[in-house]
Amino acid sequence: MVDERILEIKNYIGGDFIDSPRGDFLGVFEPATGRQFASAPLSDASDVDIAVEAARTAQPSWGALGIRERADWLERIADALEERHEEVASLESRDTGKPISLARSVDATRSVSNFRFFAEMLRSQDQEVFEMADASNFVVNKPVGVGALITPWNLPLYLLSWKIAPAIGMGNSVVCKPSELTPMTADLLMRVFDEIGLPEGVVNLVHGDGIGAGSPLVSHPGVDFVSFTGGTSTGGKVAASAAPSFKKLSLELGGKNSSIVFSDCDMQSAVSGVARAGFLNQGQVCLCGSRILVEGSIYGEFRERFVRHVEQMKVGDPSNEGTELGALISRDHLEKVLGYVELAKEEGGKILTGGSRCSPDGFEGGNWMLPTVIEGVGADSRCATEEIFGPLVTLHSFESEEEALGIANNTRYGLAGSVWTGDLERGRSFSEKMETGMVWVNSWLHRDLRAPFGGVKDSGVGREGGRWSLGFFSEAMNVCVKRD
Ligand code: TXE
Repeated sequence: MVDERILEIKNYIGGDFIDSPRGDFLGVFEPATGRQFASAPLSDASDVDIAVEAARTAQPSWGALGIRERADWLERIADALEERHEEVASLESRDTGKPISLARSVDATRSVSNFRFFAEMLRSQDQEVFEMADASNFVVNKPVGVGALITPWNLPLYLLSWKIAPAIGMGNSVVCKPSELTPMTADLLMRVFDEIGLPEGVVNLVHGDGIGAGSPLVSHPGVDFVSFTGGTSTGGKVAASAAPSFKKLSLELGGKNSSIVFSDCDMQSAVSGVARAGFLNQGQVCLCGSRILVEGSIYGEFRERFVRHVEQMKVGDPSNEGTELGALISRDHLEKVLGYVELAKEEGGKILTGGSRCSPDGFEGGNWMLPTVIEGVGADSRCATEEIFGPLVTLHSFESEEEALGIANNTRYGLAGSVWTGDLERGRSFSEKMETGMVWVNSWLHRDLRAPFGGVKDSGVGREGGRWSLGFFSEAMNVCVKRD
């Protein structure tokens, strides 16, 4: 079914909204209904060439601005986005299928904070000098040049703004390539840039898929750095094509994170906190806790309360204020996640709740699935170690800290995790032994933007966030001035 009002969005290059000359388009679909509601250019290497050229032309004068002038630009962007908070939230909810409450509280709010936070970070930068007896070493943080910013479909504007703000704040110009599944709020952001008069060519955007637009962008000789967030296998391709020209590279990839519940936890907050970690955004967040490890002595009680909590979660119309779970991003992704339900049965799993499609009234054409809790698969089974990226969690019990740590560390990923315990010292010391980039104790997704964000092993390379972003999006230079 094609909705009458098809929104046609365009590439944004050198300050102009333009179609791809070949006129190829890709359809944009509502995950909740399966209906097409927009179309975007299916760009290719020639569109990428024009965008990179525009970025190269703009970079010198943008990089020559004072850091405070660029901070002022980030502030203006934050103000303009804030004025459109509700429009951002409803468009993001429509494009991704996520509940409007989540699109408001996380996606729209964080996108504004990302620009405001980095404006403040830039203003607080002091001149770093290392003094010697007879010389001064001045640190100069110079722009890297032109960057490729490639983002996924789960948190479209949140992640795009997280990259654009520090990248242009440090004097670079960029070419963005949002996911072909969720291009809408990236287009809205370009319209904000255009309205406030951001100098042309500082931020450019090409729509399209990975092969047609993403890959030529990463390998383009005019691109100096790549900041990528997406799947681990794609991250490997991006790294391979960036390596020959030594492009600076930041990869934020997949995760298979553990939520570890000790017997001395506050049971109620652990049940609700672990459920939020497992099912936020329909489990489509790289930080989601999809493997739940519970100390044996409280396993039965936790399981019973957790399943009851999950069964009461409201699945349905994303535009409804009370909805807690919306639709999955695509039919293909829904089939992938349902495939893991079948695999879990083969791996000895027992479905405690969920495990099937559902179809809220009026949304029969969407990609819907019940939140699913499975026990009985081994901690080293495929279901318990591969990233599923959907509303499916597995329960496991453990008898000792050593056993819990062994299970938590036995995946190819190492992104995040959460630990629930009444003993904060134990929580911290246990967390430090986990092979991940981030752990929350008695919380989850409680974010200080100054903290390093990223993972180890197959979860990525590098960190973004706070000074780690400023460091990645700049080249540190040392000028040593010797005195007589
Ligand atoms: O990521 P992809 P998707 C994981 C999760 C999900 C899987 C795929 O497992 O199922 O990744 O999700 C562009 N060169 N995460 O499809 O395919 C692509 O067009 C350059 C975890 O979103 O990696 C899109 O813009 N670019 C992740 C972006 O890369 C290429 C969040 C991501 O696409 C490319 C989302 C190529 N060869 C998914 N191929 C997290 N860690 O947050 C594709 N792209």
